[in-house]
Amino acid sequence: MKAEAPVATRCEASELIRRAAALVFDVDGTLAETEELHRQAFNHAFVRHGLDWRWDRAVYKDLLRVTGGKERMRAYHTRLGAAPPLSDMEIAELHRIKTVHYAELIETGCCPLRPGVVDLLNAARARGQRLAIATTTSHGNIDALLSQALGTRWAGDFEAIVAGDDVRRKKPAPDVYIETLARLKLGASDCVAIEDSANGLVAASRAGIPVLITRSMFFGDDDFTAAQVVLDDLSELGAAKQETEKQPHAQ
Ligand code: XBP
Ligand code: MG
Repeated sequence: MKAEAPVATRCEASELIRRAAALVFDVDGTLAETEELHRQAFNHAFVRHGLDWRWDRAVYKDLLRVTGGKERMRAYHTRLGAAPPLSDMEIAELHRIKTVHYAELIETGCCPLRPGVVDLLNAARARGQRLAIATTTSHGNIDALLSQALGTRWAGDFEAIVAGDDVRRKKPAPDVYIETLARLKLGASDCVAIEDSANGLVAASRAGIPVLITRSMFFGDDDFTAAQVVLDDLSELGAAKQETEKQPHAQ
């Protein structure tokens, strides 16, 4: 049973987005359905490292409750109870191999941005809204995805880009969102976070930021009760992209 926010009308969802001074985007699962490629990249790294681990979608869906690829591998190893524990160096090497392969998969162009993402980015820019990213993944992974999808100059459109290793604690801790607010010099209620998972919803909510959820491949049945809006994807904001008049907060 999916628990989720009261169904907002499309107009309410569009109004929540249009009123914000800044839109703060999660990456994996929100901008693109990247977790399936992360899963394949982890399995590639396990083979390359001579481990007989294989994460199918059911195992990966459960492991995704642990944010951070390195932390996820350590959590899996702990569950196996296999001795001896992998060293930090081995985990780091596995994650390096995985990250290289993930970028190779992304560069094939097989993982486009989700429906409505480009339209919303364009509409936000046309309205003078500020854009930011707050994610658990790495800067390298963000760059691989958005260079492929938006071109190599993509970062120029985002005033703040906060990744997992930029802060002490990963989601569901609020750290990446608190750091993003600090860099934007905005209050939490001036922004909207766009997320796909319960961990992301908790992280943004703990920072006091209203959340719009877009359901994604691995988190469709998460508890989204605390979200302001729950959509299947951002194309449901269709109305938002037609409104291009300048907002009062426009720069
Ligand atoms: C999702 C995550 C990341 C990715 C894997 O981040 O939790 O750990 O699953 O990327 P978000 P790394 O939804 O906050 O974008 O292996 O680089 O951690
Ligand atoms: Mg996500």
